[in-house]
Amino acid sequence: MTGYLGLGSNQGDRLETLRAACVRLERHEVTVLARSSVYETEPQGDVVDQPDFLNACVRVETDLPPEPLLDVCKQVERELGRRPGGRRHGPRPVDVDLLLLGDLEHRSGRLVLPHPDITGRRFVLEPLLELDPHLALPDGTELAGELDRVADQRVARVDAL
Ligand code: PH2
Ligand code: MG
Ligand code: MG
Repeated sequence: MTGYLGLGSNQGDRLETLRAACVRLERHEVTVLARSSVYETEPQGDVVDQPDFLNACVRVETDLPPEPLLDVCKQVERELGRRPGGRRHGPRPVDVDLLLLGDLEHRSGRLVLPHPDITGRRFVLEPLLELDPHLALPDGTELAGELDRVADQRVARVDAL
């Protein structure tokens, strides 16, 4: 199944960490089909007083079901130095979020699909739309139509992933 992952970092060598995350995913039954650009983005959420993030998204192919795929995301985060128990929305060396997996809608204590923050965050929308300008959520919501509402969030393309 095809899915989309969001990558973020605002501690350490941010760009190197995002690139390393792609390499690590491929060691865990996740093929990276396409990479967005890397964007420098202002912090969103509960903690705004922290360094800017680098964010990107990747399109992946995998046979893993959602919860095992989430386990891989968490494993890659650990491999790249993230320690459990950090502050919610706080600084992190790496964040690997499962955004979309085919047309699956999924809800458990640890995973909601599609990821609930996709439409409200420009640092997710811009790279997703770069990967597929016509991308839509399983309920038919076209992501391109959501960009206007997040136009005030600062996002600047900085590099290739
Ligand atoms: N991740 C968060 C909270 N806030 N802000 C930006 N710009 N980028 C992120 O990846 C991010 C965030 C929690 O995962
Ligand atoms: Mg996140
Ligand atoms: Mg996360």
